[in-house]
Amino acid sequence: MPTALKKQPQIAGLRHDWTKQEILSLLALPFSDLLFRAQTTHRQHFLANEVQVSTLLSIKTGGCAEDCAYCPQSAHYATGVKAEKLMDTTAVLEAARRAKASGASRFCMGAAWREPKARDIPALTAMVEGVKSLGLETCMTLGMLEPSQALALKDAGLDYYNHNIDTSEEFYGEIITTRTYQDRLDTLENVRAAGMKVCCGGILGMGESVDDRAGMLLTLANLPEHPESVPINLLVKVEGTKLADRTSRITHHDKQASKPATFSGEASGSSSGLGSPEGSEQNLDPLDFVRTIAVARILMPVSYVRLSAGREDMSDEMQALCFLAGANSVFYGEKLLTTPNPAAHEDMRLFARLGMRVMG
Ligand code: SAM
Ligand code: DTB
Ligand code: SF4
Repeated sequence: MPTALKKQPQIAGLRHDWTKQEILSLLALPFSDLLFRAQTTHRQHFLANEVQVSTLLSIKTGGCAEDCAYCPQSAHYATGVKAEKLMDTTAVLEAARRAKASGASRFCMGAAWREPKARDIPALTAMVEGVKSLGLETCMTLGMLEPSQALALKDAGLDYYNHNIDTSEEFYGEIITTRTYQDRLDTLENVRAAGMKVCCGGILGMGESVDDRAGMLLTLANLPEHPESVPINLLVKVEGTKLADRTSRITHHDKQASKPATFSGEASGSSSGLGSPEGSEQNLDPLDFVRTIAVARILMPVSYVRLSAGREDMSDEMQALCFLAGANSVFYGEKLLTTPNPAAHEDMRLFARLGMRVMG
């Protein structure tokens, strides 16, 4: 079975009419049944032992006007991240060359903006053209896009646009107040209309309930076309952000029916409501992270599901379970945007231990 994606409408059996209840039922399956189903789905569309790798570069760091509760780059929080100007194209291309030399196939350029300004577009299109000419796939994440901006980037050769919905519509307002869920969906529509591929996912461990995780997956899976790439991030807790300390939890969701969950590597009981012991620590059970990956794989069978931020806090065994659950992409290289990621040689060692091959 080829790993290259055909145009989605030609693939029989892709559904866009999932219900919340169906997704909750999948999330609640016995773990082995869920992983078996996800792995079976994965093998129908992908070579099971291949992983796609993308390298990130922050082309414009810090000082962002948005108040995303998780983000070290928001100007609303004192996190020690210095606000910088948009990088020079030459420096971006040098980083892209290094990424290619170390084995990345896609180069993702991220900017801490609410949206790009008209004056930034010429520099951004020059970066896209330059990176593309190195033989890399191109991806950008720049915040909200107007239709004309999306078209300009597409014309320059931008392959993917990353724009995450982050969580469920219901929980969104607890995490971000400076824009709406609909703003996110509008940009995704503009990106699609311009003919680019969509990279869209979210973050787990922000205090969301299982219902919120199901809601996020529901939105993704019921988009008119599934995002070609679905990044599932584990919250990287950065000091100074609103979500740095799990004791400063968002309270409104703190009720029995939909308990919040933040990540802890400790072996505490699951807080997910998925068979967790009553009154257990309200930490995100790593196995519930794996479950979410598995359900993303089942709902969006031909999408690349990316095990994204947070791998520094994951054991090799947890990452192996994520691959078994259908994850087939990672961010590769020692830095995400501002926070650390496993070094390339560590990932290569992990892939070798698992008999996995990096996609060319
Ligand atoms: N400003 C643009 C935007 O928000 O779309 C692009 C950059 S933004 C940093 C890209 C994504 O990174 C966010 O949507 C979020 O999902 C993820 N992210 C940011 N901070 C994170 C953190 N501390 N832990 C996990 N994911 C994070
Ligand atoms: C995504 O879903 N995760 C990446 C990428 N898309 C742009 C970003 C993760 C950022 C983690 C925090 C940081 O390094 O600043
Ligand atoms: Fe800005 Fe993006 Fe960070 Fe939100 S996630 S504060 S929009 S850089």
